[in-house]
Amino acid sequence: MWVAGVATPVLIAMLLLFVVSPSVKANDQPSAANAAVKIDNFVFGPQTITVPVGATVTWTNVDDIPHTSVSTEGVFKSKVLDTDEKFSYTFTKAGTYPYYCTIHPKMTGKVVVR
Ligand SMILES: [Cu+2]
Repeated sequence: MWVAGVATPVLIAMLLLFVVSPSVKANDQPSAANAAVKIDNFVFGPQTITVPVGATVTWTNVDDIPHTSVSTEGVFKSKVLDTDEKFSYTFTKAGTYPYYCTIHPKMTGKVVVR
């Protein structure tokens, strides 16, 4: 009885640690889930970006002419982005997502989601 009385709070504390720690870990790395692509001088940079599932990728047009970021397979589609405008998309499935600028189709890039 005495042993059980001491052991129970210890068990509860261990159980709590076990339950709490995974969520603490997940909250420790929010930056890993976000990524940025810069559009400058007719180039998406970086041209290929690799992100974890659930990541949000934000494209920012820092060029002085308008561009778009449009998925080749129709997964996402920005409006025409003027200078300093942004477009974000959250990738919920693993895969490779090629995209291009509809105004300048030779501008291409790729998002790899793992
Ligand atoms: Cu363009």
